[in-house]
Amino acid sequence: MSEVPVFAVVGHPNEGKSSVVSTLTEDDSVPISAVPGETRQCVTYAIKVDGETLLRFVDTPGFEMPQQTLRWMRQFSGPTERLVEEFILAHQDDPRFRDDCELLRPLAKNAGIVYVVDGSRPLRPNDEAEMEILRLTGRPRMAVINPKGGDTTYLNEWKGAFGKTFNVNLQFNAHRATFKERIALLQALQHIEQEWGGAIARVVAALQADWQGRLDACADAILDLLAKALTLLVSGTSPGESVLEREKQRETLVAAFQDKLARLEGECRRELKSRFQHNLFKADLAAGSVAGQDLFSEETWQVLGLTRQQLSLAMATVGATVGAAIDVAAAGVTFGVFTIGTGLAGGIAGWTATRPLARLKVELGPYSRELGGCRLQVGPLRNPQLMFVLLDRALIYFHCVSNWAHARREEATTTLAEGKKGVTAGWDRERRRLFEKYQACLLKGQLGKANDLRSQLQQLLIRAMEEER
Ligand SMILES: Nc1nc2c(ncn2[C@@H]2O[C@H](COP(=O)(O)OP(=O)(O)O)[C@@H](O)[C@H]2O)c(=O)[nH]1
Ligand SMILES: [Mg+2]
Repeated sequence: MSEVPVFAVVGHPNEGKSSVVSTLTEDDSVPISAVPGETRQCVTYAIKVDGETLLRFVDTPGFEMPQQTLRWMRQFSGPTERLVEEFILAHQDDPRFRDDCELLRPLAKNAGIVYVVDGSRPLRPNDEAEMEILRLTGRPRMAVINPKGGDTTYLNEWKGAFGKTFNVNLQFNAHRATFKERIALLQALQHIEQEWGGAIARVVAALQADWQGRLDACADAILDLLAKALTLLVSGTSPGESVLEREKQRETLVAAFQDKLARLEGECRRELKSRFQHNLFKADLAAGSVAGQDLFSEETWQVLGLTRQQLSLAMATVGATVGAAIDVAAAGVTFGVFTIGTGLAGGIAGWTATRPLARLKVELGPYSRELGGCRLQVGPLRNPQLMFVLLDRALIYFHCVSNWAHARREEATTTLAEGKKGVTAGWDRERRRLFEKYQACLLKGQLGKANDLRSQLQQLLIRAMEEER
């Protein structure tokens, strides 16, 4: 027996064998198909931690001729340990038994068995035959009920049928399973063969430690996002002083700011996604998804619990400073929530307070011209609400990607029920204060102080990540 335990994932075609392998090994390259019988070869996939293989699962074709296979096996009079090998020798040249020979091959090499059935359909005679074949092989085995589509009508019927053949069975939805459910499956595997118990217990411990490491890294990535996003600013000089020119410049700068912020968010999401070994996972642009919505769209604010009144208040802060009325509906959502300072006057000032530069020298190659213009600055984001929106969005993304089963190949949509607030709205004062302090330090350029807060903030974020949603 090899040191790394190997399990062949077997069953009827199209019941979710490849899905189980994909989710257990966090490998989204495992081919999954709605067309039965597409897997024709055994392919081995591994659970690895830090590059070290800890456990192997073999994805196999489905049974094709279970009744005939069983008939032959029942008539076999040799020793049990020769049964599988002799069956393969007797049938490997018969194309009708091609898949059956292929799926039994790992069992001849001492693999354990994970038998996958779709628990949303009733039992058929072929299932009885398959289970009996697996019993005759004498290999350690466990049954996994994958209720495709979540239907559990026939669950008890299946559990009853497993009784005589499998001493361990477990419900595992291959397209919905979370980390905890994956661990539960591996722990159940410990009990099917004493010899493997220690090795599998070590795998479970390594995966749990690895999971904690992922949470650490994700919290770090989110804090990095805040540090970059909350100090982000773009500035530029409008070529002239006319309202039209300034308006144009304002639009350009706001667009550039939004673009940079979106990039920072994208960077953070890519980091989170890679921590959970996802390559195909796509939630970024999902329609109706909060996490996918443009950060500056009105919906995001509403969904994350900021009422129009709060929005007006945020606006008022900016408005009061500049002593100008800003149209909440038009400017509030996209614009007024961050401060627009004049490069020259410094401090907080709104667009309307921007003073034209009396004379600005612009170098144009060999020419030098003096132009009138306005220096404009967008950012940094001073409103704590925006920081909490960023946090909510990052946490929503985290919860989605960390719980996304690798067998699931459709695009993710993370929608919050209407009126539901982001998680940070439910945080106590102390937690929110600490983040506000972090923001204040960043804004004042007190980076040492901001860094001193990080380990505390990281713990708070990890707690939020571990909370069930
Ligand atoms: N909704 C849902 N679909 C599933 C689940 N498991 C498998 N499927 C679908 O069933 C089909 C067959 O799955 P696959 O894993 O390739 O089965 P295999 O032929 O036994 O390897 C695919 O279209 C899968 O998307 C599940 O848990 N939930
Ligand atoms: Mg398959």
